Amino acid sequence: MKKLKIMGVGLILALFVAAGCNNQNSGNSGALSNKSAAEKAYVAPGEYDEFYAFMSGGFSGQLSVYGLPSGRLLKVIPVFAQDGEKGYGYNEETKPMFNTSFGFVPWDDAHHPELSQTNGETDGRWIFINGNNTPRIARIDLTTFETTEIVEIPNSGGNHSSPFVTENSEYVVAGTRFSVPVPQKDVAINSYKDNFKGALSYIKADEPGEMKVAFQILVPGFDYDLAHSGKGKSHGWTFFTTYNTEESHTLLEVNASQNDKDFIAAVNWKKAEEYLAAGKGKDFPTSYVHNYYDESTHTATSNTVETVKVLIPSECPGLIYYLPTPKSPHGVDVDPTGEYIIGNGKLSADLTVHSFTKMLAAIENESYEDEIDGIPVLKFEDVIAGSVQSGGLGPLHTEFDGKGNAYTSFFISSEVVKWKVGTWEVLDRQPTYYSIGHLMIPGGDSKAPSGKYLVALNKITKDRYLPTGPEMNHSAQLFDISGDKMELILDFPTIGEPHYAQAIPADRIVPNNKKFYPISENEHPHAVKKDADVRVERDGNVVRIYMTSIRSHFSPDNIEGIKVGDKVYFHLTNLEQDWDVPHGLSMMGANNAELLVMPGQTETLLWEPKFEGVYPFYCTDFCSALHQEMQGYIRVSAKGSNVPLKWSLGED
Ligand code: K7E
Ligand code: CUA
Repeated sequence: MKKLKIMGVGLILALFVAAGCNNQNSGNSGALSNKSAAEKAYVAPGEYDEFYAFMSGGFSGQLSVYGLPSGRLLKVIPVFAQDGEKGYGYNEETKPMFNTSFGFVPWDDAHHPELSQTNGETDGRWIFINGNNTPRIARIDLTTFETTEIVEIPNSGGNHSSPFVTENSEYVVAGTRFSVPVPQKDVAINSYKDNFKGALSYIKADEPGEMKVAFQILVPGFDYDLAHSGKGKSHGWTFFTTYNTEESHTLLEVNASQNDKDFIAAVNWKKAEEYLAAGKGKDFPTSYVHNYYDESTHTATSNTVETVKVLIPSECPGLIYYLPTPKSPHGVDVDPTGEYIIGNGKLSADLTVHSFTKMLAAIENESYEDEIDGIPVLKFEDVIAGSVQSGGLGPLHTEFDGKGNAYTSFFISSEVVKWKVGTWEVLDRQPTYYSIGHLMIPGGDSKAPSGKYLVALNKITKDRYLPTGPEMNHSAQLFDISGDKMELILDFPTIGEPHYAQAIPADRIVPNNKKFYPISENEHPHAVKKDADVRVERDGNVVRIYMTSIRSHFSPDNIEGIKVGDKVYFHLTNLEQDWDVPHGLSMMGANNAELLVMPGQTETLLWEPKFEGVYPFYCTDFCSALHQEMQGYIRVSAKGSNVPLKWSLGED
């Protein structure tokens, strides 16, 4: 019996591999020499792209920003990983962004960028992204394109079904992909069924600086894979896919594929708010960290939260229902009207579409086929709206164009399939190169998609670009979807693994773009706003250098009286008040990265000199014709020496 099961897995594996190989042959024949395609992706030098696209960096932990349709890389925003390019996570101001209940964690696995919404439409205020490994959610401010907040998610393992927003960004959600003992404790792994639980978390998201877990729902120990919140008529609900409803803890590739159907969990979060108001939330002791970067002090601080409100489904009727859904569904997507809930059963060919209206009726009629830990399982026949006989294999994710069509990615058959919402008829299919994961249409999970472009986010690149050794960047492909047939117009490489991406019309962001930080509003405790205040102060072995930069010098640029064993803090304020004029600061031998200080900002570099001598520092960012001259020296004397502390600029 066991052998048979394993053979089954072998077959699935073979399919995965075969998909890659077959497509390879068609690699270059899929290329386009067609001039009109080139024109469609062409953005003339000096012109702006029509859309910003935000692509998750996957295991890079970051978020990259591209222009569409050009595919030009505009910026990599560091989020969950230290970034030497910008000093993020190396300078003293941003180090606290990586604080967690496990201490300093300077990396994560980012999967899903999610733009904030108002009335179900992307509004350009923020973008959120999840950290899967040490469960976290980050907020990026889209006036500055900087990470300004990171909150940890307690009672979770693998924050994958996250951070999908509700219609007005009331909440971002977080469902645990790996169930764990709640609260954590030392138990035998094979006691999984007794001790492991899932948590579906709702994080308050509409107030910058105030992100916190509003409540969690404690659910059976399944794997909660993806989510989407309802919109329009289904506003107030969130849908989470599950797999491993078998509750297995080993060889999941076999053991989690036994049940013919898993579930989509439908959560009524408005009801949850009522239960909380009625005092049904239990205070669970916990410990999770919230980090916030304040733009006036240019500094992040951390605080720890010690309790979380938990709702137990058996005590809260009407809070959550299970909708049976075939074949270990991966993505769950809600169409722009909010009526249809699409389950992408990754081990099947067909898509299962549930009807929100039918779901409400089934709840009304108590049309249940089972109940699990107090959660009613609705009858499959009573909630299903239809199924898309796609002809593809391995559906993962679906997005919408706002014109009544849906587009689903098929990993195994490596293609995008376009189908009609309501009739479920397949309208078009195009191959992708190769093995597509997510796909993305600007606004494609909102109420109002811009159905002009579709980006396929592919896992495997192989022969598409000049080879770069065993590892190739992952690859994105841009399709024009304005006509009846999808047309491939551009390939471009991506950074890390962009599981998901989102895009937004540029005009929802450009008018609010911050060009510099007003120096008058700089409230950094170590800022220096005028040359008279430049100084060096010693307190024991702690030395603080209050320094400024302006084209093209640092003040001071000669410092003496530093000693081996000192802890030297460079507090550098960039006095520029002009767009795109950062100054860098790097110190020879510092066990650290550079600083890259924006105009009007103050940042701090820690340097612990090890040896006597005279060491240079310099500006790393080419800021003017005299950028090379932007340098200085620090004299380091022996521990205990009596060389006096002295600093100067322009003195002999
Ligand atoms: Cu499908 Cu993490 Cu959304 Cu990868 S996930 S593809
Ligand atoms: Cu400042 Cu280069």
